[in-house]
Amino acid sequence: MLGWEDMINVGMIGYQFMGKAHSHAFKDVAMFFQPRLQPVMKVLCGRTEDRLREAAQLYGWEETETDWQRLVARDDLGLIDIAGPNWLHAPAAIAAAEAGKHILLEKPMATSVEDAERMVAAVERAGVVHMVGFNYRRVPAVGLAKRLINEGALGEVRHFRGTYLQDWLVSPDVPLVWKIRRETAGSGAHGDLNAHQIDLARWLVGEIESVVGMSETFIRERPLPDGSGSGPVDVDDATAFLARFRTGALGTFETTRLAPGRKNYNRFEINGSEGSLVFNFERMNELQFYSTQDPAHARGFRTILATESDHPYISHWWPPGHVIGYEQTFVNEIADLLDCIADGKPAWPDFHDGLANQRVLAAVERSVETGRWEQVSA
Ligand code: SOE
Repeated sequence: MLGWEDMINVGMIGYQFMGKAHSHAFKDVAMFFQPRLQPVMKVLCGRTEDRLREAAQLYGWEETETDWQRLVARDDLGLIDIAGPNWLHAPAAIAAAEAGKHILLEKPMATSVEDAERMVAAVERAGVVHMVGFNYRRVPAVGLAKRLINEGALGEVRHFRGTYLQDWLVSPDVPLVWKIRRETAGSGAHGDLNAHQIDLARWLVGEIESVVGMSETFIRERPLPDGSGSGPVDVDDATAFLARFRTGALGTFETTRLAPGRKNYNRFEINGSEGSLVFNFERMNELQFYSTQDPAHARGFRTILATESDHPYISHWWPPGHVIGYEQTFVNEIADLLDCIADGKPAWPDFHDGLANQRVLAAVERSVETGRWEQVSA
């Protein structure tokens, strides 16, 4: 067999959107990356037996399990992928760490800073590899942005401007699914989407020192999923905040799931003393770049198609111009994770990044309550 000596048995919790994206990645990663560890899709875990069996068969998992605690305790599994609802992240990750399993955890890390701190302590004690699935770092065009910033192409970075807009909750008829309930999600658009923007900002610009925020829930009542009536919405539809980075750069962040026409409009613009970068996930293979170093008569935003072999991950995919999609970001992510496990190296972003992210999320929520600037705890 090409490219790998070992196998690692995987158990995954969750089979909805992220479970499907991760299943596709586990199936494709060997074909495109020949990781030093080949994943074996051993056990898929979920609550509803018939739908779980159907998903396992469709996605290619060998077995099913309806009890996540039994799953993480199995001694034949090396990697636990936690792709279920946010409320389950902490108990499942702590149990998996205590069972000595490496962990891939979907974002946001947790529903509270306290839980995230307990999760970090558990993986530190266990000495396992841990990654949080902020998959937008694995977009080649975003990796190119990181490279250009590191090369000094923007000069001194002064602004990060992040917007993450969707419209799947515009209709008041969307029922109170787990992503719209504090008990199961921890927050609404804030933890779902600002978490991604905060991760990108931390990676591309640096740590956030202080924030001031505002939130709104426009649709305050939604139908219950079982059709038995309706219930109150206790999470944000939209949260926006200002930020000061430790570098002195300024940040503006806005997220909503009620922006008609914005489907997955995950955009950032970074301005520096010598240039600007613009990324918009809805055109995910492109990065816009403006440089003050270009000759004055030729200065303007240029669109770089990030599909050349020396752009991150592209050499594993297709020839130039044969663009990639959302699902490839998870293949890229899992390829890196498998190599980190094989090499005994820390993965990135890891639970420390997840905890730092939760601390920013929490500072914004404090600010929404106090109406004042809040420091992000270190
Ligand atoms: C829903 O808002 C969602 O599925 C997010 O939870 C994902 O992280 C994002 O990649 C797509 O939109």
